[in-house]
Amino acid sequence: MSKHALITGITGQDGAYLSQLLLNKGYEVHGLLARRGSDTLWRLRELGIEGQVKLIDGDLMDLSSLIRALQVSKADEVYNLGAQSFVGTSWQQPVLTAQVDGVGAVNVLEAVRIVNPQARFYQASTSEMFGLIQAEKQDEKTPFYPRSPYGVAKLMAHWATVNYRESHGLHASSGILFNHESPLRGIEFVTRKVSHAAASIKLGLQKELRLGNIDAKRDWGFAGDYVEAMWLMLQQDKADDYVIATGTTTTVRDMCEIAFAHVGLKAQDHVVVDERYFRPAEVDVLLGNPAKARAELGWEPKTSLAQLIAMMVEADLRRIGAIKE
Ligand code: NAP
Ligand code: G4F
Repeated sequence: MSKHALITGITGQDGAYLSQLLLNKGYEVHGLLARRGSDTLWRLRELGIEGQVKLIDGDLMDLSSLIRALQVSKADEVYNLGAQSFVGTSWQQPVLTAQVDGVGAVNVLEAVRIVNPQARFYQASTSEMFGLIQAEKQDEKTPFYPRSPYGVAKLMAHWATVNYRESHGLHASSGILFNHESPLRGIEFVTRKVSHAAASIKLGLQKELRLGNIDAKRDWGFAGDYVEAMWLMLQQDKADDYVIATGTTTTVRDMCEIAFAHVGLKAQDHVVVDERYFRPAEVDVLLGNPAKARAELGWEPKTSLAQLIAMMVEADLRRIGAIKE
């Protein structure tokens, strides 16, 4: 008998890669579809799995729709990936971010507790919770200090996950994932903004790239590698929390150089720093220590930053080239 999974945020970057991984493992994959925009299925289509997942209408802010999704999917594993995930927007929409990212996670936990407390639960926690970092390398024991409404909302969801594990005995795990990117990344995030601009400039469609704080440092990995860690967490006998990261950190400035060099250009000739993209409070540097995940899950990142950025620039060259023809 195949296992059943329910994924909130199935139309997002991670939802698409996780669906692909679970389908390859023989799961019946169900996804919560919030129907909030046009063509939200493009990522599933790009991976060629649009017709293989079963979509259930629902929203993280609507507990009754989550209860129904749990009942319809008969899920053994629930992955809560749905979120307002763009940090910049969280200052413009702090209440929505708190409701979707914070209360939304509690709604999913409640649905699991009510419908099937035996189901295993994964919460998409984030390195944004470390914010103003309290240790040079962040691990599961590093104190949190969120710097954005997004980080604050995610911290609520993280502690709710721990609390449901401790008070209701749910198999509820929290993956504290550092930034992970891919050709399916939303265009508002910096790596994709850069890969798209490098490709556009190379193809003569754009001249400059306007960015904010290019001195910020991030620990960037490949989303395809990171969804494997999510699955591994739910295969453990005991639920727990894990940091998932590469253990190296790079400035936005250097990441730009990698992307532009891939198309034979120099980033410094095209990047313009624009204060409009600065944030009210910045997370200057993130650097994760994935030692626990390596030891207990046997998880390792497989893709280097250079390979990741090359993959993203190539995908954007292909997409933009196809539109141009
Ligand atoms: P993403 O591409 O922005 O996807 C977010 C998903 O959430 C989309 O499917 C979106 O649906 C859905 N969603 C938004 N509001 C919803 C609502 N009210 N009800 C139901 N679904 C809703 O994000 P991602 O990069 O895949 O990240 C997945 C999760 O991991 C997120 O929770 C994110 O905060 C967290 N995370 C990401 C990273 C990273 O570097 N990528 C790192 C740490 C943690 P639409 O398609 O309709 O917009
Ligand atoms: O790509 P970003 O927008 O990602 P950020 O803020 O680190 O958040 C992402 O990673 C988190 C994990 O740590 C996730 F939880 C979250 O959901 C999301 O996936 O920005 C990265 C850095 C920031 O320091 C930002 O200030 O790049 C800097 N940056 C500089 N110029 C820019 C820009 N970011 C964006 N988006 N756009 C710019 O023009």
